[in-house]
Amino acid sequence: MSTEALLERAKGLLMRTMTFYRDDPRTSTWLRDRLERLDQPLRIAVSGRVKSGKSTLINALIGTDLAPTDAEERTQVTTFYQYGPEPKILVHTPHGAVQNVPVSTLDSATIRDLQHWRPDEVSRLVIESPTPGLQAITLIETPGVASAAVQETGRSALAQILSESDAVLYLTRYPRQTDLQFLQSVNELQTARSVPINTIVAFSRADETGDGGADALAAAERIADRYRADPTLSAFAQHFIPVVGLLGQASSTMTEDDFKILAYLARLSDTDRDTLLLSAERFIKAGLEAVPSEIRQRLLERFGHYGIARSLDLLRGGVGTAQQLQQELLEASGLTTLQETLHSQFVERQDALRARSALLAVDMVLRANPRPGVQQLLGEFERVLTNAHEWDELRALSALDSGQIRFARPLQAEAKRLLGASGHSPHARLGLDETAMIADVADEATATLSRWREQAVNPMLDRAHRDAVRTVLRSAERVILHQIQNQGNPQQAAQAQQQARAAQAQAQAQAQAQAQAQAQQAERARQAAEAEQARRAAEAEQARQAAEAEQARQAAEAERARQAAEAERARQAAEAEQARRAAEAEQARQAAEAERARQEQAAAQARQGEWSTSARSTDTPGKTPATQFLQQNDHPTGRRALRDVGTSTGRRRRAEPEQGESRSRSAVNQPTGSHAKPDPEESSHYVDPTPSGRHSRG
Ligand SMILES: Nc1nc2c(ncn2[C@@H]2O[C@H](COP(=O)(O)OP(=O)(O)OP(=O)(O)O)[C@@H](O)[C@H]2O)c(=O)[nH]1
Ligand SMILES: [Mg+2]
Repeated sequence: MSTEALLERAKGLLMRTMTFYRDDPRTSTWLRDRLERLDQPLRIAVSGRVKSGKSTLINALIGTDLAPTDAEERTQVTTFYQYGPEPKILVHTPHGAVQNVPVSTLDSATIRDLQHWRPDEVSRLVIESPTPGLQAITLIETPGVASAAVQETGRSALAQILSESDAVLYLTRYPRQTDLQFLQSVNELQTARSVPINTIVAFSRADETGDGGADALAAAERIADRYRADPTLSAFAQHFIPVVGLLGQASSTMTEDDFKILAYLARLSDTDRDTLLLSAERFIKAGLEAVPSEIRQRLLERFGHYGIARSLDLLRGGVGTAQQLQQELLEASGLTTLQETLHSQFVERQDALRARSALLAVDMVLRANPRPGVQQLLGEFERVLTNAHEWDELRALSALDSGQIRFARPLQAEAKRLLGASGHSPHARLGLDETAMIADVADEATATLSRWREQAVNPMLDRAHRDAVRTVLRSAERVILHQIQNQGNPQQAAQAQQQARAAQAQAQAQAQAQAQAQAQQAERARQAAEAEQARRAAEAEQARQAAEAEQARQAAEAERARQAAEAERARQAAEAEQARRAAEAEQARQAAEAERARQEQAAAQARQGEWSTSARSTDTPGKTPATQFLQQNDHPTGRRALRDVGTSTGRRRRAEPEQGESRSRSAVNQPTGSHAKPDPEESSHYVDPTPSGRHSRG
């Protein structure tokens, strides 16, 4: 049975159930609603704990800032984001009334206000938006799993929403007991036990893993690996994907202005950029006139620290356009991987998932409100549930993911691929490139089939493994069948060839574009190297000039010192000359003085000579001329003077030893008689105490 056939059977069963409940308007309405939904986009419940980043991730997935995001608890009311040609808000009350809130445009502030209502006043909000991202899927944000809203209304409301969803995207920053309980409760729904509901677990806010640095996403990936290998968790979910919703949202809604600001920041010097990225506070408050603080704050709120650091790294690594940066950031945020997984696991399987939802609705009504005659419906229900190959594939995949079934390494990966884990096209199931030719696909399918036929008769396998091998084998046969059907239909075969050629041309164009991009990147790198070389040369020139200037400065200083030394030498020479002249002058002065003294002495001698002559002529031996004069004049004064002379001579005699002995002795011992002839040498030292003596000397 193909998935379309499966969906048709489930649909038929649902319609037949409706006929049994025609008299029950409530059940009829509910069932009709389920029937209508089979033609609507796939419904994915986005669930998780409070503040796990559900609204942010919804915005990232649809590429619009529609869901209100906040640091405080906000999403109290289950909110549907679905496609509609015009913006529309429908408010559902718990009593079934639906009110249309007229809006011309949708903005998150209006939605935020409505989400603030209590769950007993508003049971759900339906936001319709002409957003292209909502054309294939409807996203349903549930209140936080352990939030006040869920505590208040009981878990049944949450279970109700989940039962209306075709798949679950569950967000957790790291799985805790509440998360496990939730995932378990999803699996305990009757139909889910037989057909596991498709659940993808996103490790949200992965940029905050560990120390929240550049390696945060890699660390989150390692944790995800551990969870993938954990049988408890993988029993409830098949895929674990780390994701930075905030960066996903920012990059999917990135503007040209954002790009310009990021490019400007990337061009800052290494030091300035590193300083800026040290902390959120530095990023906002650092002095950077070109990008005002408020703009930086807004950028940080939108991209987060991780997002900005990654953007700057990418821009410095050669990313040159806004589109390139957007692609790289979507990749770095994990959003690309998440979208690919959502696509391969949910969108490509949507018929099987819808069929499962239809069967679940039938199951719920039949069990909640059994009526006579519905037995045959139950029988039909069981047959659809157990015979569809799609369910077998889902079950086998789940068992492989949880580790309940484990084949040898290469077979393990091949089994998953054949069961549709990487996509449902024959190429994807066989692990071939989309451009592979039909003949190659056929060859590979045949080889694969024979490999698994060998496994089917492997006596070492237990029953569970043999069942899984049968399912894988059946999937491989369906690939071959698909090939034969295509070959049998020349038109389809030609179409397939044409598609392959188109795909090949596209791949060539892509390769060319890639080569061009690489060449551009190389050119950019060359230019950067050139610029770096020029910068270094300029730096070297600057250093050379500085060294020259320093040399000149030192030479000037040495010259100044030399001149100063010379001036000092000249000053000292002048001083010496001056001293020499002064000494000469002194010498001359002394010589002149000596000459004068000599002349005076000569004059004195001459006078002495005269005086001796006259003394000899009076012939008064033993008497000085003064004595003689006094005696001659018999003058009283003369007598007194004579006494005084005797006294003073006596005094002089006592005082003499303290002075020049020989000189005094010669003077004192000099006989005063006329026969004592004065020594001309001593005369200059001789002091005549008499007034006449003084006079005579004058
Ligand atoms: N760093 C970082 N912050 C995030 C990320 N995703 C969301 N946030 C922030 O986490 C806070 C809550 O985000 P929401 O998307 O409103 O979370 P929610 O799960 O919808 O919250 P409720 O609906 O109230 O339970 C906001 O401040 C977001 O900016 C992320 O990937 N990284
Ligand atoms: Mg929210």
